Amino acid sequence: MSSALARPETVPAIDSDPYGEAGTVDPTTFQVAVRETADVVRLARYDCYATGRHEHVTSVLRNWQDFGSTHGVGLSNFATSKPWRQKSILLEADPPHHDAPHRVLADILGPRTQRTLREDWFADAETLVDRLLGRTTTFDALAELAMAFPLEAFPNAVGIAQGDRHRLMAFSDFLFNAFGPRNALVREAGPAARRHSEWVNESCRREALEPGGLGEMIWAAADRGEITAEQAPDVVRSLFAAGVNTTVHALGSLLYALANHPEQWELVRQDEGVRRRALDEALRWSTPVQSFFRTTTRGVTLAGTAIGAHEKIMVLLGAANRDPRRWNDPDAFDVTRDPAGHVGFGTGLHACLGQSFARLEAEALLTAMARRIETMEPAGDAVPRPNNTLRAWEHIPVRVTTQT
Ligand code: OVM
Repeated sequence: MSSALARPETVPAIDSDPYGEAGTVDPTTFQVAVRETADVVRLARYDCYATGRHEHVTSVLRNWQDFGSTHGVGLSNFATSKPWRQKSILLEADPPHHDAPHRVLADILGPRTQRTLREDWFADAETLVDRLLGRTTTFDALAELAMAFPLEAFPNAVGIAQGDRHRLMAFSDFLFNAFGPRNALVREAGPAARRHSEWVNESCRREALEPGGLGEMIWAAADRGEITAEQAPDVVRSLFAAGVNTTVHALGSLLYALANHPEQWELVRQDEGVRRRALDEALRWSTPVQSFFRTTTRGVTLAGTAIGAHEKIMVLLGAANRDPRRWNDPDAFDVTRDPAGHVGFGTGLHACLGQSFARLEAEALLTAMARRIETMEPAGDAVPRPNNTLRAWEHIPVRVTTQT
């Protein structure tokens, strides 16, 4: 080891708390503290490393060999503590175990499926917006648009039975809380989450899934021998875990940003190209999944800092997306910039497999909104929804003017 390397005791420690009441509502203070203190810092309260600079966030995420996911992508280290649920075979695995499920799901979520859904989703979004505006012009954009649309479109695509779908939000909300420590957010939701989790497991069985959906396609891949029959329900479960809540809060970020930047809404309204890019700029500007962790698989060097084996490192996606070393005017929400390179969907091997679904949902919704809505403005303060991992809104009150 070269003597130029920082040793763990010389890595700056910071005390700012991402999991306290303030941090779970607005992560900005924590983000800035991590990113502006050093390339790599230690979190004094949680006995782990953290990085928030774009360069190092991307290099960690692109190096699964050194920075593994097998021991969990939350704060707890599965080498020393038992996961609260059976591990995800995608999110919490690396090659070689990750290979087959990854290939199958990437294919099923690929362009072929996108093409079959596109028309339906544009029509669904139009119906939703028309019905809403027929009723009122002052509403909660989180409930009526950002949640209503994905909660209908995505379970339909997967083939999840009607009835208990509302449980998807609570289930996934808990999952994202559970990537953090056992604070009040986790303790209070725990008992209900176990029941939701049982419902999810039941719903991933072949018999429980409607024909013609993504769920059935996953089971068909097992019939072809591309994954095993034991793996099939686990792959389906990843859609339940990652497919709804994430897009709800991505669309929430987008609508919040647009309601608070009228000139940006005008650009979105006028230009189809802008509509396709707006979600990515919203994910950069207000990143729903704030952080994931990796665990070092061996002794590694990150930005000149020596880190031992089996250490947890918090990777701050939200901080990297506002890193002034990477972005001009990073705190400006600007739909005309090129947001490529943002890490709101992660990057590397574990980059979001559903990202084109998220983009399609946003494009469908914005297109439907642009047809009818002229102006949009806040109709009161937006109410944040605290979460250990998500930057999320509970309510986004807006007032719109419409054309008929
Ligand atoms: C999963 C999964 C994948 C991505 C995100 C996520 C809860 C879960 O495979 O279970 O968040």
